[in-house]
Amino acid sequence: MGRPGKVKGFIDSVIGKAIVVGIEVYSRKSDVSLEDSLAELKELSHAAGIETVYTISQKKNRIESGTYLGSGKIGEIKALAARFGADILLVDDELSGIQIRNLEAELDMEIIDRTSLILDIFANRAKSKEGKLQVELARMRYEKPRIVGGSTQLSKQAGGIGSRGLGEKKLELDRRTIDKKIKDVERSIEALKKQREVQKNKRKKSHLQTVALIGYTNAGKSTLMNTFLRINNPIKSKHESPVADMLFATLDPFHRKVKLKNNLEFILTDTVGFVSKLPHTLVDAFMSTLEEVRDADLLLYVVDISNDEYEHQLKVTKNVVKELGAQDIPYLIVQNKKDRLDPEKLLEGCDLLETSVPISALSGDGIDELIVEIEKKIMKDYEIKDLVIPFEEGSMLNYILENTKVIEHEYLDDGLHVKAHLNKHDIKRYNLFLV
Ligand SMILES: Nc1nc2c(ncn2[C@@H]2O[C@H](COP(=O)(O)OP(=O)(O)OP(=O)(O)O)[C@@H](O)[C@H]2O)c(=O)[nH]1
Ligand SMILES: [Mg+2]
Repeated sequence: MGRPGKVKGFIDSVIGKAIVVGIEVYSRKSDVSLEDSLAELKELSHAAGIETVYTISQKKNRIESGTYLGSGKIGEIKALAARFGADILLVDDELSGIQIRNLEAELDMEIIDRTSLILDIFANRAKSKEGKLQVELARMRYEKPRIVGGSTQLSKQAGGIGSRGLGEKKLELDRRTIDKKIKDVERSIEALKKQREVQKNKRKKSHLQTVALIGYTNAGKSTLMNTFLRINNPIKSKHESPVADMLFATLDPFHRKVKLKNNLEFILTDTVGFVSKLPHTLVDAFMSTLEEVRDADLLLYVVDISNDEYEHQLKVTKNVVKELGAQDIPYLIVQNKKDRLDPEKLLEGCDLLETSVPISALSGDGIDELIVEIEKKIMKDYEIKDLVIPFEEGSMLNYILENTKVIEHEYLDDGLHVKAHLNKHDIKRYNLFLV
């Protein structure tokens, strides 16, 4: 159990060996402990095919502005690199262009910072056109202030780690070209966003409530989505959300209508997973897709309760939600992977103030309880109404039976007598038939 050390990367072969370094600056406030942050960084490096051979953590009053690390540490790293055959220095922070260049010159190692590593993993994961453009935009915005004296530094960085990033493209850009390229990509994203908006408006027209799955990467959001989709219909895999035991399996939002036996219907949205210190360039670039979270009526915070770090991961999720301005949306905590936990521990984990539901998305255990809680949340805007619908109003009659939560119904001489949960929109529509 515990740390997601078992999370498989997407690259089987190791592309390099790294020494990992993290610094805690006393005066700098952080939501994440250095220990948690470093453990995550190792996971991330694993996902990018980098083996970590040694970890250094340091507490300091300040960062060296030119070299990030002090000369003593640099000497230590040189010796360690020789001893372990490490060719990469992985830094748990975002470095400036000058820091990268100076460290490279001193150490003769490839210098990779946390942001660049995450960008690289995203670049390798992105499948949709929009996802690819968003990652490209994030990468360029990260590169731009790091261009030192022309294009040399950038070309080295922009190729991605081990020159695999961004679809193996080596970018040889100077600052002017990068500005133009950024504008072009922004325009393309804007155009795609418009297309997506059409879809969004279509969903809105259905007047269904939207439930969004959010949470730390690899928590089981997509698995839960598919479990919901399978409840009422055996579906083909191409209509499912991709699931994989790896970081950032999902990048593109994925929407499906979920219809449960009791006519409870809602739109379920699957989203990109989070990690601590998610680079701002990425959050910004993904803002247009993450906006879907902001529009949701209910958020399901999916946490992997079998992971020792689950409280930390929940905190990360809450922080990102806040950053998105979605902190006021009602939510439920879904404690996933309960099958991996012994029941005693589960009780400990339940000691949370918020409503939390332990489930196994994989086996479906606990889903019924989760549905009850979802229903409580999303049906609270519904009212119970009595209606009499004449038989000649065929479509109005069918709609009520098929799309609303009916409590009781009876066919009498004057039509269908029905008691059902109606939302504001349906109350208006059925105004004539209300008793
Ligand atoms: N044992 C167990 N494994 C689970 C459960 N739910 C999901 N998993 C596994 O956890 C891994 C990640 O699942 P995903 O559904 O892809 O996770 P995600 O939250 O969508 O991850 P990202 O898309 O990367 O953010 C997969 O290997 C799943 O099979 C569960 O309830 N129990
Ligand atoms: Mg997913």
